[in-house]
Amino acid sequence: MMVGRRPLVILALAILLAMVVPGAAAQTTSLELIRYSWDNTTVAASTTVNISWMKSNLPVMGDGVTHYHFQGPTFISTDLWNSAEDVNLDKINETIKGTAISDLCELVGGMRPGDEVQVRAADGFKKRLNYTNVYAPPARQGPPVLAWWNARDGEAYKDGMRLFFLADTSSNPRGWHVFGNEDMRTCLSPSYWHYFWDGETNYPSAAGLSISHVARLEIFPSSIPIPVPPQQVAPGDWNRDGKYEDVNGNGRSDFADVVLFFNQMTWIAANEPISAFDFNNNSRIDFADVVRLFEKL
Ligand SMILES: [Ca+2]
Ligand SMILES: [Ca+2]
Ligand SMILES: [Ca+2]
Ligand SMILES: [Ca+2]
Repeated sequence: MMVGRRPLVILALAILLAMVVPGAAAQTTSLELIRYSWDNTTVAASTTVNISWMKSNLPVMGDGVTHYHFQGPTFISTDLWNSAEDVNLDKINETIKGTAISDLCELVGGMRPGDEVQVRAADGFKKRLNYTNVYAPPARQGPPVLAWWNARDGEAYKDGMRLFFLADTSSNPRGWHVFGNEDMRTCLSPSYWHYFWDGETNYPSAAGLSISHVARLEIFPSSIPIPVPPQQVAPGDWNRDGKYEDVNGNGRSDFADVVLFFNQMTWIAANEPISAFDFNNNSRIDFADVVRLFEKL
């Protein structure tokens, strides 16, 4: 009995192993979009789109002719950032077409200043981008795009969907569209920089940002309040307890904060981190919060 079962056990094990051993990653053709709530856990909005939908419903980025490059590590310890942008420029070099990440984010409500979007590959590898780098990128960075087409293979692009920055030519001596290491240092905050570690030196590598086989975009809202219209200044938390009593951001608690809060309750509930204005801690924005704010004056 035991002898007879052994081949079956081996077969089952072989099937299991075949499932977990990574092969050549297949291109991704559909994209999951998620925007989380202020707690960065609860899903506020989500949808799934595929490439043919993106192609017919959103602007196509890339003219099918221009080459876009990402610079790899210089492997020169005295020239890590290579502001001359003339070393290892072909680490990634593709002519692509794709869809802007900002257009995709808009499908689930978009990003606001301070928010981050996480670009996640099918295998779980991920990187984040800040609002500014997605919605208002400097020209030397260019708009971030998910490429689903390249000149060699068309839509059979095996690295697709892949993150590209459609960088301009302003920071390249040869007039190439390169997102270089110095561009990364100039355009992104340090926490977003990518490095390649060779065992001795941490080499900056812009190419490391170009995630392939992207399967999901996730928007993580900032937990810091934004200005309450019509104000231009962000609300303040003068005693640093996480509650933003200075709703109009004029630097002090005043009756105008109570009036603005009362007038904009619906907007605040929809656009601000709830915990920042939930003065009675019942997990929602309500009239009791207005009363509590008034009592604090
Ligand atoms: Ca450049
Ligand atoms: Ca406070
Ligand atoms: Ca105030
Ligand atoms: Ca409340």
